[in-house]
Amino acid sequence: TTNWNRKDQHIHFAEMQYQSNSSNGLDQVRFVHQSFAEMKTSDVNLQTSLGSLNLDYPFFINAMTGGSDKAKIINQNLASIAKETNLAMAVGSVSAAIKSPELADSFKIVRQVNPKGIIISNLGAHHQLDNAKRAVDMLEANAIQLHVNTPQELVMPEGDRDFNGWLANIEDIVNHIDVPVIVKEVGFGMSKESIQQLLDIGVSIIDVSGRGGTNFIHIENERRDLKEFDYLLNWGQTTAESLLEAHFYRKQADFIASGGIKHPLHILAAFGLGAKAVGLSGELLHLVLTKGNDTTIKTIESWKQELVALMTMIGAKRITDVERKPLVLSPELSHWCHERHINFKHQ
Ligand code: FMN
Repeated sequence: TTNWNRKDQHIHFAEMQYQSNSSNGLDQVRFVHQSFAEMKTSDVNLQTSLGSLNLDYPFFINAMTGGSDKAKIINQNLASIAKETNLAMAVGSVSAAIKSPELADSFKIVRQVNPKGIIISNLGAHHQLDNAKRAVDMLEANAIQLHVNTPQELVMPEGDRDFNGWLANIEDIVNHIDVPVIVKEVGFGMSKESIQQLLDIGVSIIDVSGRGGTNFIHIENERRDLKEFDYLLNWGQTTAESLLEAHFYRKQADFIASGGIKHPLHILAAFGLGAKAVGLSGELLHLVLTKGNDTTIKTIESWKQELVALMTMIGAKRITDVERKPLVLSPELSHWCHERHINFKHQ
């Protein structure tokens, strides 16, 4: 497997390890059913914003791929789905294309297919400002994600081993780039300590990307001969736990939820915990690979309508209304809050 492109391996193992019953914790968030909605479905407005980035729909295609022939085809498919459904789309890390410009095509295809769409570039947080600018220019991107993925790098046989300087890089990029900067995890979730560190350096959009969907310790471990990190598969905070960690800070930054999002009730639960938008990777990859573009587009259009139905059911006209609706956390989640001194109050 060593001369097999890493990006192709990621796609292969992500799909091989895809599970329809994720445990991102969002099933442990229950809205209290109310009998009087006192609104109609056409009152629902699905628009949301992340800093200065306005989205017509509150969920989007999160970072996945680029950097190989196969990745180019997947990006082409995802971009045409994004165009048809008017969803924002992030690409996978463009790092490979900065090192080897002949790979840039596999990312640029996204802008070619969808000239007017909202496209988000992606780089690791160790990259400096000049690379971040290149990453934005490559796609004429509307925003950039900087991913933080220490566990993935450490389990990746050829991964980074020095994690100094990420915060300083992020701060420099936030201060000197003219598009919104999103700092994102890659499926291990975030803590209130890490969130505080990001707020301190001026970051105002954070994707907590929690455990419960695509698992990059599992993926990278499959690429190791001895598969020795098997005991680490449950590392990290679930998506629900991460949003609880973010709860105290939700007026100081816009939070994105991702990690194991499978259906509109997960999306609603994320809004209930304060998220302003939701990203999907593994589920959309699975849909595209197994069902094709047309069914994926139909599914996304259905999700929009289902989300409208669910918001009406709880009497929420706007995304930001959802977090004011009464909900109950499972014993496991309220234990997390207790141990972490998180004061999660729902009136
Ligand atoms: N996240 C990044 O920030 N950069 C990447 O390059 C990247 N590559 C990914 C490749 C694949 C095949 C998948 C499935 C995910 C990748 N991710 C990457 C992580 C996702 O953006 C997301 O944070 C994570 O998969 C959890 O969401 P999910 O459970 O919906 O997949």
